Amino acid sequence: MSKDSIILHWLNASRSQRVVWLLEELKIQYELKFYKRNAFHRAPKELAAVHPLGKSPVIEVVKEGGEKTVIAESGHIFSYLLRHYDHDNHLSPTDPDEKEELDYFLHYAEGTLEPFLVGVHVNEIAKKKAPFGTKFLMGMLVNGINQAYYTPGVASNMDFLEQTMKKQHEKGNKYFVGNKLSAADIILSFPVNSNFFANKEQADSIVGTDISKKWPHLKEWCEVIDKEPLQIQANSKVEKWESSLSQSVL
Ligand SMILES: N[C@@H](CCC(=O)N[C@@H](CS)C(=O)NCC(=O)O)C(=O)O
Repeated sequence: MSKDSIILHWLNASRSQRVVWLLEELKIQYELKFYKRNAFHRAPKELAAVHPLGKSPVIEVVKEGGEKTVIAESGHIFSYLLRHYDHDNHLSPTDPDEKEELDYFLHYAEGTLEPFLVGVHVNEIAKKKAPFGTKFLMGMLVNGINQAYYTPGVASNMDFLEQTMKKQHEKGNKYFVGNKLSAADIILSFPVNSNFFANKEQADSIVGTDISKKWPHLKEWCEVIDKEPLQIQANSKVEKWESSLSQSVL
């Protein structure tokens, strides 16, 4: 086991949870620093002291000699941790084509898929927060934007992932890359599972259909990763830590 240790700056209800799962899989020593979203669902200003953009996840890598490196951006955090700590290729394939696929998904999750989901999410907030008397107009406006841009974007990405997973299932594989769990499944767990399939009612209404019937291979994959032991462990560790902290710390 490496002597380095990692500090993960974790924000509630955020993408940072999948980094906890990654750290558990890689068996790296880590410490969590908790940050709680404010009333506007934004990160508290303390996160900006770690990295100027004030977003989560962000990690600090503390080397054996004490020097620290700050790494931000999920895909970068994933590739850094894999490069430095996945010595036995537990989460990264050895086959060159599969390595490229993994690399693709590490970029794709935040670079292409997530912006569509964030757009839909922001529009949902806009509808809820519209001042009294403007809700109807706001609803028309954001539904129009969703129909023209975000919903087709979400749907074409889910179609793409469904086809990828269908091909994997036809080969007898349960995961996105090769025949075992990889970091691709972990990075995709947030947009595909936590954001979309785990919010089925909202997702059904956004795309106007039953998402489990439209994308059955993705649904099956969500069921597989929901049972991953170290994801379950990561979630329950965070729940315990959260409940043991006082509100003023969190
Ligand atoms: N592309 C970045 C996105 C980071 C990001 O937007 N994080 C959200 C949490 S899911 C955040 O910090 N939001 C709080 C805010 O913007 O104030 C990544 O993957 O790390």
